[in-house]
Amino acid sequence: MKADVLLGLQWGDEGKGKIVDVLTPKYEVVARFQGGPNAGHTLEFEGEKYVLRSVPSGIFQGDKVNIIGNGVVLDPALFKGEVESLEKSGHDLTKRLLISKKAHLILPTHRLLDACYEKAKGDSKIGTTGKGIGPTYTEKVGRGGLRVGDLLCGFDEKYQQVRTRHLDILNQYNFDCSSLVEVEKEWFSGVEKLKEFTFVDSEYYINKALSKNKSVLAEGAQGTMLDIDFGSYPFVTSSNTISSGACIGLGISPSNIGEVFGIFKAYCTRVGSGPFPTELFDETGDELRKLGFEFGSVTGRPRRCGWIDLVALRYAIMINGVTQLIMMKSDVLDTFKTIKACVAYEIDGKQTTEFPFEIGDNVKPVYKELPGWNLDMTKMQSEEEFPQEFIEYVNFLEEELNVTISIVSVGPDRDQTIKRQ
Ligand code: 2SA
Ligand code: MG
Repeated sequence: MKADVLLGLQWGDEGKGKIVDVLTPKYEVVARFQGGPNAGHTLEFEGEKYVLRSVPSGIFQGDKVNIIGNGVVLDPALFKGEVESLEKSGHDLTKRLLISKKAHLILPTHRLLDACYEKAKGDSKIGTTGKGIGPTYTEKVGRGGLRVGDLLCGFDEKYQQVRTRHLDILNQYNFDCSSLVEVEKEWFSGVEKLKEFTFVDSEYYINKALSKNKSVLAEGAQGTMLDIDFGSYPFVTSSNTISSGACIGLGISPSNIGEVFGIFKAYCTRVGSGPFPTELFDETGDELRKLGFEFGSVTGRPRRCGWIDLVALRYAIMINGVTQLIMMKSDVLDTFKTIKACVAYEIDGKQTTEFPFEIGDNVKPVYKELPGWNLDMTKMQSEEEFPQEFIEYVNFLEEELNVTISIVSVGPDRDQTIKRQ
């Protein structure tokens, strides 16, 4: 059996949580392979709304094994909060969630360093989620990080060493660390919660599962355009959010990757700083934000909104080797008279369909306009009910992107998901 991968093709918030939840009935194992509590996967069903940060989205289906892979960075304090709120709503996780010993720990001082570096960057700040993601991955690559497995032996001494090193840096910046002791209390109480879970060599677990023909879904976080290598650097996150990230973040060989499900929104959003060629600053942008309820699930920040960008999307499809596309939030476009899609960029008078190294103010989107459908699609159950204009929009996208759109979402609920034949 091969592992399938599900990931976002834009700047995050494509609606991955909902789709993993829709797809999980087919899978026996669901594993997160990168990112950390900078993710906020929203799932809605039976009138309840849940936001998952570090816990894989398969957790709501009793019989799945969920894995936090080695490529993830984990904050015990936030993890504890997440687990407790799930427990409150009747979901017992301890038997269904395994955690890689090799996953790196986000320490309280990593969070301070995140804030400190952002402050030092001034106007050129990244606009991070403030969860300590960058400093934790930096430390992993710099070979100074602490891992979940370290909690099992001699942790306090290792912790103190790293803490001292971090405080030296923070002091150089004159950064206010007065909250540290309080935060550490919460963090260590999170560690106790974390220890209730089973720590595993998840690479063995997953490969054994595959060789026993068990189905595995690798769940990505953030989006391709936030990938550390291929995203709009430096305005990116610090992990590989792309399909090959699933190989690294779970220990799966490239030859063991099966389907790659690429999720995109029928339009485009982004939070934080960085280039966004199709961003709209007018009422249409406000309308998309309002209708799509585009506010960050982690930080609550209003998301920047714009038309779909097919230059970026084609690039993302290429990098990921997407085999099936999933289009989210089509219903948000239900009331627009015309819909625009960016088919190329014009840079200093020349058109290109390739994603450039640098995106400055000189990059102008070239749009194709399509007629809107002006019909409420949220109650539709099958593609037979689709209005003609919507069918044309889907056909146009498939032609431009050269991959089948196999699922269309017409609302936030599990039931508002239409599989195409
Ligand atoms: P960080 O905190 O170091 O990862 O921030 C670096 C940049 O990455 C952006 N970023 C995100 N943008 C959109 N969505 C994110 N998470 C989603 C959510 C979850 C998802 O909030 O719902 O879709 O997986 C996310 N995480 C990081 C951030 O704004 C900075 O621009
Ligand atoms: Mg999200």
